[in-house]
Amino acid sequence: MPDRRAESTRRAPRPRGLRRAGRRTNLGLLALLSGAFLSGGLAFCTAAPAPAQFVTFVHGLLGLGVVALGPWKVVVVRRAPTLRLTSLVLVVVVAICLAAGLVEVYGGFGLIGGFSPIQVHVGAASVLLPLIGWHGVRHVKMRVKAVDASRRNLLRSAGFVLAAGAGWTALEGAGALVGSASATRIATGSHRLDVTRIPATSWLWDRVPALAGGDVTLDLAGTPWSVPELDAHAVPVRARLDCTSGWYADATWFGVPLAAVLDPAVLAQARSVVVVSATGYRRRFTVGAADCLWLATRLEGRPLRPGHGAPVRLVAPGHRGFGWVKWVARVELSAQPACLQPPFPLQ
Ligand code: HEM
Ligand code: HEM
Ligand SMILES: Nc1nc2c(c(=O)[nH]1)N[C@H]1C(S)=C(S)[C@@H](COP(=O)(O)O)O[C@H]1N2
Ligand SMILES: [Mo]
Repeated sequence: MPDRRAESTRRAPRPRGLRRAGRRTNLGLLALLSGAFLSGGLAFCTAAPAPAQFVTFVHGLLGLGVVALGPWKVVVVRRAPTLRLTSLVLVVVVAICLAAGLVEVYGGFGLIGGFSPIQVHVGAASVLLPLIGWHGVRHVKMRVKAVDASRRNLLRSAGFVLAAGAGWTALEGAGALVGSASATRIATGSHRLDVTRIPATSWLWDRVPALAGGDVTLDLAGTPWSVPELDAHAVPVRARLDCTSGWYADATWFGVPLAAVLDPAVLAQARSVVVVSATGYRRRFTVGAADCLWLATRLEGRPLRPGHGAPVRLVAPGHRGFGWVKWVARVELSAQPACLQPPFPLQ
């Protein structure tokens, strides 16, 4: 059997570095993509500036690392005996994912056909995951070898990290110079929106329920509370709503601290607080967080609008938007720890 690899290198001599393309290029891609999925997921959970800055920086670095390995991967692809359709789909989906990531960072928040760049980015990433799995399974002959951790190869990998870092710095610098949206994004990557312009946002496919405005009675750990009752106890709270779809808004909400409507003795017995929407959407918080969770009835002095959680929604500063449960129906005290919940809502 002819050695196709030798043949193709003979036909078209490549720059010295690119000739090494092969198994390690693929392993490198696997490592970068796994890291990108992990850091991307983490970026969606973090709200505090310092960890968010770190996670989004690492994520950008890994994403740009995929681009940096591009020339080597092209050599691998051109050398392959056959091209599979699924692998070509993979190329397209990676390109969409990368492009949407860059549009999100440098173009800012906007909706095209109802989707934000970050939704396209994460949508493409979700399609990418099974495709990469399939691609990997089709090429299982790949093995990690001891030589992969040799000093020379570690130095080569370090060189890649530096190249990706230089690329990241250059992009950030250029973005700041031309005054792109990247320069004013906050640590989580979100772009500022005026609170009057925030879109009514669902995590996945939750819909505005039919609620009878002020007639709703909430069940707060067994005690019924009417909306006017809650509203009468409301105090102003300045908070930042930071949605993972790529925007944030600072505003003054009016709400009752959860700790003020729950019996402290009963609260002390519980391990977590569950805030449940009329739609079934729910999020679990630590008991300690109850001081910093508000059941809000108004935004900037005006009653909430239906799309934004009327008559009562949770205001949860320090938590990403998906924690801000809308259309709150009840609050439950639970003996389960707060960490026992899916990292993201399921509806
Ligand atoms: C950016 C993500 C990736 C893209 C777009 C991509 C795309 C491709 C394409 C188009 C080929 C040509 C052969 C074919 O059509 O199947 C190929 C070959 C190959 N890929 Fe990937 N790939 C990616 C990541 C990976 C990863 C993570 C691995 C390792 C788990 C891998 C392992 C391989 C191997 C071993 C070959 C050589 C097949 C041969 O020569 O017979 N690839 N890749
Ligand atoms: C779990 C899925 C993913 C999530 C939740 C996610 C999330 C994010 C977020 C929040 C940003 C904005 C960060 C910022 O403003 O600096 C971003 C940017 C980016 N993402 Fe992802 N991502 C995911 C998967 C991926 C994958 C698989 C790749 C690589 C193919 C990737 C490549 C990028 C790139 C290149 C950027 C632009 C970074 C920059 O220039 O700073 N992401 N992503
Ligand atoms: N019941 C319910 N509450 C929810 C959601 C949802 O889908 N269902 N989406 C969350 C998400 S992802 C965000 S960003 C905020 C958006 O609030 P807004 O619609 O007022 O902008 O609500 C959160 N509360
Ligand atoms: Mo959100």
